[in-house]
Amino acid sequence: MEYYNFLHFTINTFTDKEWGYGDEDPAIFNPNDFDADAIIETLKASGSKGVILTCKHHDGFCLWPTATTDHSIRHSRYENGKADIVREIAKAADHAGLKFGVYVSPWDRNNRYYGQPQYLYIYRQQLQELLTEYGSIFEVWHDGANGGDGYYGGARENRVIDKLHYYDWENTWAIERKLQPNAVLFSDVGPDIRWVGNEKGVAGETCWATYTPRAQNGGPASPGDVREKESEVGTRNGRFWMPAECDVSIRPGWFWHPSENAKVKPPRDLFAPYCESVGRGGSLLLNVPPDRRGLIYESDSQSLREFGQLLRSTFSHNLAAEARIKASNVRGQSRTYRPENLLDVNRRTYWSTDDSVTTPELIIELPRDAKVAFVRVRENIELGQRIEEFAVDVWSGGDWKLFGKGTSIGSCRILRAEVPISTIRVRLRITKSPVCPALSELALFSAA
Ligand code: FUL
Ligand code: CA
Repeated sequence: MEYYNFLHFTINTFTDKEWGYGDEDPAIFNPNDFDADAIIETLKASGSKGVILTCKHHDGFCLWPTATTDHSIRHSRYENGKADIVREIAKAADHAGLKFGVYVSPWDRNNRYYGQPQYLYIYRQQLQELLTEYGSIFEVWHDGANGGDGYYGGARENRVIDKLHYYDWENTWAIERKLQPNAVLFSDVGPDIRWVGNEKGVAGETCWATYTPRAQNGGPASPGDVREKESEVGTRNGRFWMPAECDVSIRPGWFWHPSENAKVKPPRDLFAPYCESVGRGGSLLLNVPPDRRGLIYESDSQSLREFGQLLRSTFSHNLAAEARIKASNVRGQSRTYRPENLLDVNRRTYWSTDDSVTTPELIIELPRDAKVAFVRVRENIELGQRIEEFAVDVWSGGDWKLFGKGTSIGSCRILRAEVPISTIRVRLRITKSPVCPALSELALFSAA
């Protein structure tokens, strides 16, 4: 999916808080100009492929008319409690061709049963509603923030849960799997994709899709208890295929605050994390918080649109598309593995070498001199993540000059030059790989 969005929107939008305590009056949720189509249109203009809505954040307020609690949109002033924000966003996304996903906080600071077995039943009911009544769901997002102080039906106390056992994750995930077999399940420990370990939208410079999560104490990990530094890098030859998802907000906070209206990240500050998330084999989950009107605030909207333009103008013209390409080795000298497969915009066709050749090179001759600013490579991840080190050189002044080096590749790796280099010839060297490479794309781009 590469790039998609988060929408953090709830009671907090109206209380100016990041974490609601759970004692808020549901009546105050009242986004008078809420327009799901307008929100989705802006996200789409930024190049997004999907959207994940905070259907319930830690404060427990449900944006849909759930049967599990009164702490929901049914008791808000918005449209006299008749509205369903989840449905409107899901519909608008579907209309615009964006996928829809749900964030459902496991922690619930409103619910009186939180911490007891009864709450797990309620949480699963909520998941059941969201995963059966809103069409196809592409991702279910499980937050690692779990337990602490809250309102808890008036108890106003601190409730600490056993992160490893309380949610009985294996069985909770099994329910989700059954209801939405195509949904990707997210948490600090997957099971399908993992949190990258920071909220900066940036993967490790080396980032393996394989990962063996470990708890802080080295024991079994769970959502909220993982070694974050290890999540950034993953685990070479780890136990699970669990690529990284890199979340970050367009603003300092996850929710909309008037005081942050002047702190919206400009397009270049979205483009940099894009290159360090998508460009390191992860995906970018960019949060955009709707404001109190129920719209995307003007500065956020402008930045998103310009970010979309920047992505399109940078990555739509592949300088190598009409190049000649020659490899030092082709597997069995077969057309099936020829290097031209790197230029056909098809992730399943690939260049490979004989088993004994693990450090091959290839040279691309461009039709004319071009300024290269970005080099993008992709492995055919159906065959795993093979390459451990590679380098790219450009021909300049009668000699090869190093353009850049990388380690892990995976589904996508982007190398970026500080200063674009004018050249007619580019060389890729695979310098370390345990087996023959299976590379599906090599693309070159100028700066926008
Ligand atoms: C965190 C939460 O505590 C934040 O409020 C936000 O939802 C972020 C995406 O995840 O763990
Ligand atoms: Ca290909």
